[in-house]
Amino acid sequence: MITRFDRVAVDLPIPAAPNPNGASVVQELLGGKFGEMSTLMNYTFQTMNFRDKDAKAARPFYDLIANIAAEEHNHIEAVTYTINLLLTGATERGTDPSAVPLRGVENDRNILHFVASGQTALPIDSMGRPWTGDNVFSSGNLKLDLLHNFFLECGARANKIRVYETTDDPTVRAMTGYLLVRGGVHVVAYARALEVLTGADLRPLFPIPDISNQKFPEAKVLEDAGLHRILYRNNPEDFARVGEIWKGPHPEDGSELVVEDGRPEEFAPPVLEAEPQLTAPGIGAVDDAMLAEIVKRLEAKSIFTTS
Ligand code: MN3
Repeated sequence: MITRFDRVAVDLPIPAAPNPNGASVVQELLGGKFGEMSTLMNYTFQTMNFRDKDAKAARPFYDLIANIAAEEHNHIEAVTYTINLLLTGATERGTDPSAVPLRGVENDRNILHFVASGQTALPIDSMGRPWTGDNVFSSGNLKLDLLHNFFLECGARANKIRVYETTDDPTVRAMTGYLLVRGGVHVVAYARALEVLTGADLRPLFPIPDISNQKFPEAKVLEDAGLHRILYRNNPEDFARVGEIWKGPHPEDGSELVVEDGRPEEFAPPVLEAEPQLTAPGIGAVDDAMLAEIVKRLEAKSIFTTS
């Protein structure tokens, strides 16, 4: 079961200007093959499908994957709010459709943001392809699933780095900086899990790709505060044994890995104003003349009468 809080894990600044094409690029981090929808669904299915999870040797791995799955929900929210903030203000606000309020977005890369949604995110990648269950790998073999998850998190890291490199927009940089750090925790977690399971030493592989989070100012500030060393234990009772894997030195800077009970720092989600030209949300948008017309029709049908 998931308990949901109306909070977001990143303090997202408001973009300096709307950037619909930037929003299309960021979609890769949401609905792409290596996006946050993929990490969430991979770990969720792998834990629901985990056989013999209460076996003494299996339980720490189950706890780790389940606990990471819970954090991935935060990451979907962070990416989605970033997309929504970049799309806000991209069209002309107003209630007159003949004023061509969507003229400005005709040539944007992803017109679905305006035609199929209320100028908001969709479960698609940067090229508009829908997210698919083909992105979920849940083989039932723990070593194979952990290897896959390590690869998935490294692939996700590569995508975040490249999206970061497309823009100097502060919202995109705050989000990717945060996710480089937290996704980095998950790369280390799956490497540690493989080390505990097999005795292999994966430390020489770090970092993949070959660039440190310290090169990204928005990630550096969080790592300097120690955020790359902490695994937040979503539920200390149910996921008690994550600390049997999340321990020892961090493979990049040697700092001590620590389990922290409770939720990460949290912020109020951004406020998304109405976009009346898209009737989003369309509450209170009915004008007086239309309302009078509806009343007249209802009266004619004798559904109700006014005295
Ligand atoms: Mn993630």
